[in-house]
Amino acid sequence: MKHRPLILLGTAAAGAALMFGVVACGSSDDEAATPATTAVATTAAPATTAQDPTDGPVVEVAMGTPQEFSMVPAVTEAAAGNVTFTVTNGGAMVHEFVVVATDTDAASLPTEPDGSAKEDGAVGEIPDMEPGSTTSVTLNLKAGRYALICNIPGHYAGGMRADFTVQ
Ligand SMILES: [Cu+2]
Repeated sequence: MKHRPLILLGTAAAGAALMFGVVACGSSDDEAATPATTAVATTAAPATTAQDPTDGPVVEVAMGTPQEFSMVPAVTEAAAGNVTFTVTNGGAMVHEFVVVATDTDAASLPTEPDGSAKEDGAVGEIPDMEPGSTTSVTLNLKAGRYALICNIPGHYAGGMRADFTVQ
């Protein structure tokens, strides 16, 4: 009884917690582990299903080749909407792929004191990619200018950046 008024005043996340709590309580006669797993999966699903990779262009991006700090998209523009970046790390080092909305050239992003780019306008990323790996990310992009960068310390300054335009 004491918990319910607090939970009902909360956010959507608290609402999910309430659902979880109810399910967990209701299943106390059975197995508590199964509803817990279901609740987590249900919460995570909308984030991934909102973007359908089948209804937009695929942009292949090569990182780590021909030089270690290269960032080379096969095309440099796409129509607004879902865009899937299929990124291959052809280098010998771990790289990452970050898409940043910007008003400037990719080479002129504001930087942190350590020389890495500020990621204020980041709209999506593929974190640490092992050498030889290929990973795709689908982003819903508005018209505008973007920078494709690897922001592992030293890599942006080393040349891992490319301009990309969405029309
Ligand atoms: Cu890199």
